[in-house]
This record gives sequence, C-alpha cells and structure tokens, in this order.
Amino acid sequence: MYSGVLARYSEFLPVTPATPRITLGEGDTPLVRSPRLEKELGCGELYFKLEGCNPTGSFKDRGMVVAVAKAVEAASAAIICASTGNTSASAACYGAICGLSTIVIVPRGNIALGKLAQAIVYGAKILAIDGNFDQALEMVRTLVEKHPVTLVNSINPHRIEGQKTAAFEIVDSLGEAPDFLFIPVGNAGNITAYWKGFVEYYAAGKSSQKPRMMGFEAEGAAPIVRGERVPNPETVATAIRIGNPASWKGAVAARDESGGVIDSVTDDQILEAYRLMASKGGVFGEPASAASLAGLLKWSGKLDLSGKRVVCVVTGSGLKDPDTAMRGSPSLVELPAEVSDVERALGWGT
Ligand code: AN7
Repeated sequence: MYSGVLARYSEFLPVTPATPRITLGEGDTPLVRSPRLEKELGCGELYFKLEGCNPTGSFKDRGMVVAVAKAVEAASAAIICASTGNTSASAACYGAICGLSTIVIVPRGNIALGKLAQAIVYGAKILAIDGNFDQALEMVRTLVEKHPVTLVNSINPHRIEGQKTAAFEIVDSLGEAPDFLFIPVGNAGNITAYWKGFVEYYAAGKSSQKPRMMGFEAEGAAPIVRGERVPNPETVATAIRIGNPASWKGAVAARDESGGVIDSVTDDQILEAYRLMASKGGVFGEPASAASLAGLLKWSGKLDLSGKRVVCVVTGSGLKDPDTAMRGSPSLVELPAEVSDVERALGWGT
C-alpha cells in the first residue's frame, strides 16, 4: 500500500524517529502524456503532472504533510497561514487529522469557492481580510512573532522540503529528468522546491541532467518579471494573485542556475490554455495551473522542442473554481423529457 511522501522519500526529508509519519496518501500523482497536444506543439514528448490528484486537490499537500508533522513533533498546538486558497485547504486538512487548531487568513472576495468550502468543512478558523495575499502574509509573519503558533506558509522550510518530492517522482517516472519544466509562479515556493528536488536527485545520481525551469507569473501579478513589487496584483488566476513573493530569490536562482526563464502570461492566454488543456488534453486544472501550458504555448515557437521531453505542472484541480469554468459558458438547453424534443434540440429533425 502506498504510504505517502514522508515514508517514500524519508531519506531526502528532515524526518527523525520522532517525526509522526502522518499521511492522507499525498504524492504519487499521475504523470500523463498528451499525444494530441504534443503533436500540435511540436514537442518530442509532453506530460502533465497532475497535482490536482492530491488529497485536497493541489500540490500543497506534499509540503503541508511535512510542515504539520514537524509542528506535531515540536509539540505545537496550532498552525497558521496566509493563503490565496489552496494552502488554507491543505493546512486545514492536515491540521484536522493531527488535532491542531488551524487559522487561515485569506483575501476577502479573491479566493475560489471550492477552496473556501474545503477550509470550512475541515474546520479551520477562517479570517477574510480586506486586503490581498501579500498583506495577509505580512500579518501572519507578525502574529507568529507574538503568539505560540506555527507558520505553515512556504517560508517554513519544511514546506519546500515536502514539495520537492514532485520533482523526484517525475524523475522516478521518466527514468531521467525532463528537458523542460513549465510551472506557474505565485509565491514562488513551488519552483524553488522543484529546482531543489532536481538538483538533489542529480547529485544522488538519479538523473544525468537537470531541466530548464520555465516559470510563469500572471501579467497583472508579475513582480519577478518586472523586477519590483506589484502593490495591487490582479489576475483571473486568483491562486497566483501575489505581488511580493516570499521565495523571490529561490525562483531567480532556479531560473539562472537552470538556464531557464521567468516570464508572464496574460489572463486571456491563461484562459485559452485552461480550456485547451481540458478540451484536448483531458486535464481540468484550475486557472493558475494553466499558466504552465500558457507559457509553453507562448514559448513553443522560440524553443526547439523537437525530440525534447516537456513536463507541465498542473498544480491544482479545476473543480476548485467552478465560477471561472461557468463564466461565459453558453446557457444550458432546457427542455421536456421527450425524445422528440431532444432530437429537435440536436437538429436531428424527423
Ligand atoms: C494552484 O494557496 O500561494 O509559486 O496561498 O494554488 O509556490 O506560490 C497558492 C499558489 C500555483 C503558485 N498553482 O505556487 C496559496 C498559494 C496553484 C496555487 C500556485 C499556487 P507558488
């Protein structure tokens, strides 16, 4: 039976005999090939890493299981995070199974419905502030200085440690590191974690190369691309609506050490990729997750991808954000429960 990332990758993680091996089956997510899209894009091989298949529907569970296990090991009674949604769902979930009190601070009105629903049902204390993620994170940093509560945002290094296991899995699946890794960038913890994972696995002799790291911010929330903080970030991809990423330096190091790129994609490009990923790839990711494929679409003409292996990280499930899915969709055809009416509606007139 699969027993989670703490057990599978313990030799690469900060676990001691005193660390509880908690798990909800996080990690071990599918790496699926997309023959239809790889042909259109001219890649040798194109894969999606389906992080929406984690227990709470996003990659955050890999890091949260480690951060919460270490909090329990340190006899902490409470955890706290700022979040655009997925971190709060994951913290609430892992806090719940360990009996910790969980406090989440989210930007009011800018968190996808499904994520809020998760935090509610897992039983977190939810505070929705009149402010954005960056302000919420500043607040959390201040609160943990004054109160006995463990911070579980990715400035907690245990989060990065857990999240690097996704890079291990990709190498374990392919038998080698890919040539390119396309990944969304928000607070920049994940790109930092993946790079750490690829570097460590390479050093351990598990791969003979490392990928070029291709990170993508949303254009209205692109501090790393602009080289300065964005005070009022805006994007349809609320998960990455972040103007002052905590792991800014880690993202820049990943880019520079790997010979990669950090670029931005517009909301229109994100939404186009979001639909394409589902309609031709069969993968329903959330809008922020589609920044990976949007970046690949933007760069495919500038890179020679023939014969190359490309992985797009799909960081979270599309089910978390039904509002974006429904926006601009044609209204449903409503009709009586009669075969003749259905035939007429389909234009199969008799
Ligand atoms: C689906 O939940 O920051 O660059 O508070 O939910 O590591 O921040 C979420 C980020 C990409 C960006 N895709 O990852 C939060 C939060 C999805 C996300 C990102 C997030 P980072």
